[in-house]
Amino acid sequence: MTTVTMKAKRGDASDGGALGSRLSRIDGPAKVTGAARYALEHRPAGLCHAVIVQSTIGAGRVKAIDARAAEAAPGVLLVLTPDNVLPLKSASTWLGTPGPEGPYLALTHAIRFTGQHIAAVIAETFEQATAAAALLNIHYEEAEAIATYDDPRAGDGRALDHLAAGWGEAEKVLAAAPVSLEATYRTPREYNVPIEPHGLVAQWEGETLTIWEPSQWINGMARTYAEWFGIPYDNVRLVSPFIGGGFGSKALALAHGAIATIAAKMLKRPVKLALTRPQTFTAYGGRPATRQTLALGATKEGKLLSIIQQGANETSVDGVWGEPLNAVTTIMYAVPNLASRQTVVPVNTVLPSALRAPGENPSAFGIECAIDELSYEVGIDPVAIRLLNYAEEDPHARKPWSTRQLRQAYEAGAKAFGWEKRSPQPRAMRDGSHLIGWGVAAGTYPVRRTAGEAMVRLFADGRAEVASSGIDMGQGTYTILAQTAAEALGLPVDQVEVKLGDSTLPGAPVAGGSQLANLMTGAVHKAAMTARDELVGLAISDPNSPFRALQANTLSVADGIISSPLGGEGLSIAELMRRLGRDKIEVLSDTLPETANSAADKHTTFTTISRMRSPTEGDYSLHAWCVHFVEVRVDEDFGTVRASRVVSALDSGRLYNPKLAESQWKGGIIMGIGQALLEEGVVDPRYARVINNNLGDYLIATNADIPDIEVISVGVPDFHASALGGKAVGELGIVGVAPAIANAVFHATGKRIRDLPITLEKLIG
Ligand code: MCN
Ligand code: MOS
Repeated sequence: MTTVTMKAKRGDASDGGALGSRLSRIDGPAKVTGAARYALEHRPAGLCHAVIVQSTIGAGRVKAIDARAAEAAPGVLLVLTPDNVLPLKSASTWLGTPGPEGPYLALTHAIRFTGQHIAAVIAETFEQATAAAALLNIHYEEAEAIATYDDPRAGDGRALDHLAAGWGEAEKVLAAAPVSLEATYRTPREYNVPIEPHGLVAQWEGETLTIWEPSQWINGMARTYAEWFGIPYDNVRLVSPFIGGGFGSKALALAHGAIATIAAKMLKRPVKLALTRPQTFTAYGGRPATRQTLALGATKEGKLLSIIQQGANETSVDGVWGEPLNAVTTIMYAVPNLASRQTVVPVNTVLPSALRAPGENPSAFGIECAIDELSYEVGIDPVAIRLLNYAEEDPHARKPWSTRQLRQAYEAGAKAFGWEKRSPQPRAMRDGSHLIGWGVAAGTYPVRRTAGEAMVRLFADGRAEVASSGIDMGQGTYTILAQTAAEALGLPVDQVEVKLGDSTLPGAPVAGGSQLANLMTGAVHKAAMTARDELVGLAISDPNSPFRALQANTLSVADGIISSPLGGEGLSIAELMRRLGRDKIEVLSDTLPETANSAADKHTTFTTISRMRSPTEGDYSLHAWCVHFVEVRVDEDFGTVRASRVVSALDSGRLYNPKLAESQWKGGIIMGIGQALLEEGVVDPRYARVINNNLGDYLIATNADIPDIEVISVGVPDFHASALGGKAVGELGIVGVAPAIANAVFHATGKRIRDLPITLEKLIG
């Protein structure tokens, strides 16, 4: 099995394709022509098909499963139930801490939520497996389920001390503040719904396991599979060169992955398992429902004196997912007194998890609506009140920002939007039957840092290759790594091939937390510069080189040609390699600290998140920033809300590829519009079940919902944040969009909606 390679076509890079240029995605042609093969398109010989059966009750036990009819159905090879499923070893958590005690059971008798996997049918064909799955006779012992945290039986939950923060005397100062307001903001359950649903193809050959599975974290998932089966890490090969979106949902090995690999082992045949769209809603948890009460105290002039926040989010009954609701609250404004606490409330749901900007996203909804409310309370423009309370340093970590171009973002965004033409009063702007509202909100996303590793090879024909197990789910990794290597090696970008997404390649940490671009460009740049130095070293020392006896620092490499500024003919890299008799120069390098370079350190760095450095580790506080200006049109007759214009100004430091960064930002803004106006997992309290578990009923933004979006980059290179000066991009754009829309809706209608999504019954009711 060969590894997929992506390369720019000649002519793609009219501007040379160097880092910072607007090269189009080099994986684009393979995707639009269908040449890119996704995980579930692999058909190893002897492939059979697994279909999952999920619980229809929210709590209780599987008393018995009568599988006789299913087993007797045509084509059926195996029916897996809690009674016969192979127990796996407990795998360590993503933090690298020991997992739960006892074996890991991919199917259990105990039922903790509706839609939990309780059986699987494996058959020769998908249709046979589907038909037989319907023949399972399942007997339950039902217990009472708690559907949501609004059920009084759910209680107040338990405090998460690590999410508490505070300084000063928040309560006392709030009580004495000349102006104060308090409100509760809520976001519903939201789902990742990538276009490519979850699934995998698993194949055993003796004690080695090959898995084709869409993955945001090749090394981390391979580690989990290896630990589950008690086999060496190197016995697992996880392959994921293309991913049809993940948005946080494809970073971990999940129960359905265990089921498919168990079935493949038991049957000694490759097994394919594709979840149906409804099954994806409970095979993995999306963003939990959140609520937060915010109290703001301020002077009459609008200067913040105190913030008190009490947040809560739903979690499952068997695990803790804390959605950090103060992630933005604690750093956005200069506030002398703050107290923030959070609880998690267990309910009968699948364990929630990461969805684009977990924490920052709902956090911004709270604080950015609250500051807007304060602006009306004290009669100040919403942009002005934000500048009045501008944080010159990180008020929480009490460290200087590395860079914070947020003031520039307000200025550039306001100017491009035409903010000065805004009438301050709500309901003051109108176009026929449309009330028009203009709203603003800010957002931020931290710069997280983990080390990476990369292989760079320079071949005798002048081509180069970059290899890493880091992934590209659409964000642009292939492209920016080709650009990075091209720039460092002095090659045209169409001479660089990139291989990604295979656990046999050099290691990379999770493509989560918007860290991959910064860390991988750093690793590739380091490897490529070493390769270039080696080439130049040979050029000046080899007796067969025309450059022998020149100084290394006098040679330059550009466009694949090595030349000396002292004059004389340049020589192509290929020709030099030929004269040197070299078939390649190969450099494997990593960005781990020099002191920590053992194989065990690498394994820990790439397969757990324990080595990820926080944004405030070190002398500076590292964050990306943004401001969104949004216009909405509210139809008074129909109560409909549409976002009609968006201008956003964003600071992600240096952009490795502005075209792709803009596309990432816009993608986030589009998701933010969906979140504000459409997205909501509706829970049926009787069955503790999300009832709109399909793309017909779980509404996400489509083209018709999206206006022109203008994005403006205000970043400057930030070398505290990363080796090449970039900050986070992938999750930044979504943060702050929903509050900007809620604020615009208030400006249009005079009605404050604090509960997403903003639907017409809330506007009218
Ligand atoms: N970039 C840039 N300049 C920078 C930083 C990034 O030009 N200084 C561009 C590059 O094209 C890079 C991309 O932005 O490939 C994203 O970089 P980064 O912010 O480092 O994010 P990651 O590569 O770590 O990607 C993960 C991030 C996350 S966490 C989610 S969630 C998310 C997202 O990216 N899910 C996505 N963007 C997505 N985009 C697509 N198409 N599909 C998803 O599932
Ligand atoms: Mo992104 S939600 O950190 O994968």
